[in-house]
Amino acid sequence: MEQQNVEQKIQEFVSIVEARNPNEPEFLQAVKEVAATVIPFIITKKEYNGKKLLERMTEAERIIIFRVPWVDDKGEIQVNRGYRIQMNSAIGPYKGGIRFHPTVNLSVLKFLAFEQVFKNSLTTLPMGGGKGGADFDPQGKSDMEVMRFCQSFMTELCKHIGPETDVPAGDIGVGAREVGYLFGQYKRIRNEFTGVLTGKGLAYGGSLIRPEATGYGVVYFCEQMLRTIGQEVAGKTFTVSGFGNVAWGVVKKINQLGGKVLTISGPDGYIYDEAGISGDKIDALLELRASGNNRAEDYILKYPEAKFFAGKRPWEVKCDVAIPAATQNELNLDDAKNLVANGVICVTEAANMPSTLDAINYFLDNKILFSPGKASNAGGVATSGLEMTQNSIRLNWSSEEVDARLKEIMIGIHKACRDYGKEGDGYVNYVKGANIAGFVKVAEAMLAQGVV
Ligand code: 2IT
Repeated sequence: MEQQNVEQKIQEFVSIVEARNPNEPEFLQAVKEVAATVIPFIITKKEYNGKKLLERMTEAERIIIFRVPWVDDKGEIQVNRGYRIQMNSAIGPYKGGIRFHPTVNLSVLKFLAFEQVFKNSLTTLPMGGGKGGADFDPQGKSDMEVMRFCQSFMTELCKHIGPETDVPAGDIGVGAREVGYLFGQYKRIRNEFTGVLTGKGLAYGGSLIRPEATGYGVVYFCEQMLRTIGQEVAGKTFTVSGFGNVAWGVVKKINQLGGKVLTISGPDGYIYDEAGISGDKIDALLELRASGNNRAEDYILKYPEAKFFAGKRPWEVKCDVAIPAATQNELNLDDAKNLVANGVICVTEAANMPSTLDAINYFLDNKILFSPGKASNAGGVATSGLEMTQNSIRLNWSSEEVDARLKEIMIGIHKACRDYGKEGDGYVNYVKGANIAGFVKVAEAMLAQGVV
């Protein structure tokens, strides 16, 4: 088909999704990125023609929206909105995290659920895609307030999930503490001890390496990308954003492999530590997070030789590799231009959709090694899949075993992206590779299951 007709087909498809999902910019952004690479592929595949696969994939199988009332420490009644998006179950039970953050809305969770479908498919494990959350802000809340909120949230959610139906986990604002409270309430109401959530504590069915897994997986993926151009992590400089669970795992693994981390960041600005964020400074990230006030600047209190840049993002710092590990749309076209002008060779996304569409296109046009989060951060959910396996067989694997499986999965995802993303000149378009490789497995399962 002529290039012009292909573009027209993409545009037609995007217009329909846009009309059906007004005021959902994040969801539309995620759909556009997939449509641009998957529609040209569908056109070449006779067996996919006319099956409305992408039309079906962009419509959630089910969306649950519910009231979450709770009582704060002052005795006042608070009301939040809870969600679970059950996006696609063609290849396994819905699987994906829960996010508690004031920016949570339907658009954000639908983009995350949509990405999760492709990501989970890429892991090769039998997991469908879902996502959930609430517009609850854990910042400044007491432990008991968080517990009461989680209990109220699960009182409704427990009617819609289960180990064979939908298995949530953590995401921004939901860590081990929240997963514990959610699990406790599920078990109490349903009277079932099952692997209904992942990211659990080790005492009650959690997996070793799950806390580190997303970050470790990102760096394993980055290592594979660098090797395609004969380079290694060792000796490279890295800029990282965020200081949460994902950034922490990223920083830890970069250090293990001999790279140097120059930055981390928070909503308040970024930290530049010329000496490198290594050793006990890595644990300081955990303390920053545990402090609950969400300020990167507090790093300076402990390490006064580092510099803090208020209201700025780390993408103005010269580095070999950039790893956005904070949140969606944290790296825009200007940031991409800065990075490229400063000689970046690789951008490995650790957050979900951290780069805007024009930033992604800029990296691709400049032939930078660029991987989308759905490929490079899939180690988190992959290890959740390994946690589900351990729960099902009622055994716990050693750290070495889980880590080895994680690494193998990341190498496999990298290979799948390469196979589907390699272009004529040898450049690997990981966006195209991830989208098509992720799409194919879900599409095959949907075709086999009929019009559902
Ligand atoms: O974005 C993600 O992949 C996650 N928040 C992890 C999901 C999971 O089920 O472990």
